Amino acid sequence: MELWLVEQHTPGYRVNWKLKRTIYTEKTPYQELAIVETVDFGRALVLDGIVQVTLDDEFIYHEMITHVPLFTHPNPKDVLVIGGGDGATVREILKHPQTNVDLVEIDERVINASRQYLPEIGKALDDPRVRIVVDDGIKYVKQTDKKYDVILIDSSDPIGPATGLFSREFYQDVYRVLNDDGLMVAQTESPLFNKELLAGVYQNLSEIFPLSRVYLTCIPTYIAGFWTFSLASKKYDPLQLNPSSKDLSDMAFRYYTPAVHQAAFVLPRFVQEVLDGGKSAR
Ligand code: AG3
Repeated sequence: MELWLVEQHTPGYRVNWKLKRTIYTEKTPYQELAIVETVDFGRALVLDGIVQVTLDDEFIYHEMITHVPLFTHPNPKDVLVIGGGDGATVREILKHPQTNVDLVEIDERVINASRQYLPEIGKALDDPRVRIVVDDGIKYVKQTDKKYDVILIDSSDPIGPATGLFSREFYQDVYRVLNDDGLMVAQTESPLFNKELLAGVYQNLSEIFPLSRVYLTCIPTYIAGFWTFSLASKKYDPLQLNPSSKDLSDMAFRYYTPAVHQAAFVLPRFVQEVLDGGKSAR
């Protein structure tokens, strides 16, 4: 019998994944978790029926959420990841030798499942430079006294446990927890399917931080391919960096290059219009 995973995104749009098999399923205190073997993209982590990571294309998302901010900051040392319990963002951060990572993930079961079934990404979580905190990221940034150079918000979609990670109040707390020259990046979904969300986040970040910019990449396994990241910074401008001055040869990149970094900020007109719409809506 054929096995299919059906992702229902809107009443009129769904994505069907043909699976070889289901490897593991669990109902955690926060969500339905599954590890599956897809026919086309290798093993995948699925949360509440939505594919979060496939081993075959995860490098695009994780290199872009990580290296754009880490090369924008001239000397990032303390990095905070909110979400990201699968470990792939941590794996990328650790390629920068001077970094230490705090990972705040709400659902310990994601961490355990990734360690066990997706070691390609999960094993980074066992590195001695990583401190894992199982807690709600919203609560963490409200309470911690620690300050960070870079904060990465590697969340799932704005439904379920991640909803508050897209709110203005949360970004205000992120601002407080950043050093005076710190910066943050959040994954901000599809510019086609999540226009209002993206416009709202951009609006909020522009009001809280002196500098905010959206960048774009293409992730085959996320809906409609186009995917956005929103960067907000107290000091450094991601367009002012000179990444060619860094030696990238032993970082094993498959997507990131200095030219890709610059190019990602060039936005198609419809994406710029989504951002401008958010501004004029107030
Ligand atoms: N975080 C973003 C997943 C978004 C998937 N959404 C969708 N297909 N509608 C992934 C976390 C990986 N570290």
